[in-house]
Amino acid sequence: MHGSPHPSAGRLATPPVRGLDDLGRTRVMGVLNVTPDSFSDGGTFARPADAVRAGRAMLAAGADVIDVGGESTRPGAGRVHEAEEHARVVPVVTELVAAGGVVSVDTTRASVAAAALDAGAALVNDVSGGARPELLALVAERGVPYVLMHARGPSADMTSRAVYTDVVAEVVTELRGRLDAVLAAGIDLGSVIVDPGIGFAKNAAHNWTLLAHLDALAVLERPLLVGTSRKTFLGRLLAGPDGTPRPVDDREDATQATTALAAAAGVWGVRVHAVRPAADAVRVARAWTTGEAWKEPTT
Ligand code: PMM
Repeated sequence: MHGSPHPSAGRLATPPVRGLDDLGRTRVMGVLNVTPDSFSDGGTFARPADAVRAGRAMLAAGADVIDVGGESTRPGAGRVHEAEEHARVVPVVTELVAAGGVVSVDTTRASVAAAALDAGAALVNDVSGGARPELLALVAERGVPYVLMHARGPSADMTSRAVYTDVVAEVVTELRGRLDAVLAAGIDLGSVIVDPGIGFAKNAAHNWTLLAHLDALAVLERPLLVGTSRKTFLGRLLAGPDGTPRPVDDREDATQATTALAAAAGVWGVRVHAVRPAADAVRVARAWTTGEAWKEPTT
């Protein structure tokens, strides 16, 4: 079709998110983990000052959102103390908001989310899948955008929950159930972004099946966020002849492939460690799907 294609052309419709502008393309969310032990090293900083420096670089590279987390979600990871999570996250949020960034807070704790929102964070990214009523109540009260990610329980034992008969149908049904709980807690439907939770209680085959059927999540009628960046399933796909998975710091090219494909499929956002190549990939995907060389509107 010639003329003016819909800005979010692709397989998935992208309903607006209350409180966030429509950028006319997939958003790039930069991963900023202020943790000594996240599963991948890129995007992971032990000290808040290093995280702030990296976050500023992400903004300069074109990050639309920076997702600041203070607790590792790596399979098998234990919990950090609340005060420690707070101390990791809040100074980084404050500095990046002051630098003009849109910041999301990746936490399952209401107290950490509240402090991050007070410091200027604009979104809450909840990898618990809405399991914490206090967090839902806070998001409802503040009226901020909320990422509802599919998970089947804490990271510590999520591998044992990676059992599905039909992963696509089950993830859709479980997300729908969690969405109902989120709405019952008073969160506005227009504030919710859903995420299939790649790698959370899912093995490599489950992840690929979900990515092949992202359009099935369209029945939830909410924008999609997808996080594939440097995850283990990419390492397994690209394993060497002896079966050794590709190491985490050598999964970046594959991540750009998943980023371009997810953007071409019409997802609302991609969560990535390397912002600059992802920002290029989403622009390429936009031009590819619309057949239009498109210039970013200047503000
Ligand atoms: N993945 C991780 C952490 N937080 N949040 C959302 N919404 N979606 C994800 O896929 C996701 C997430 C784990 O990856 P990391 O250790 O690189 O942050």
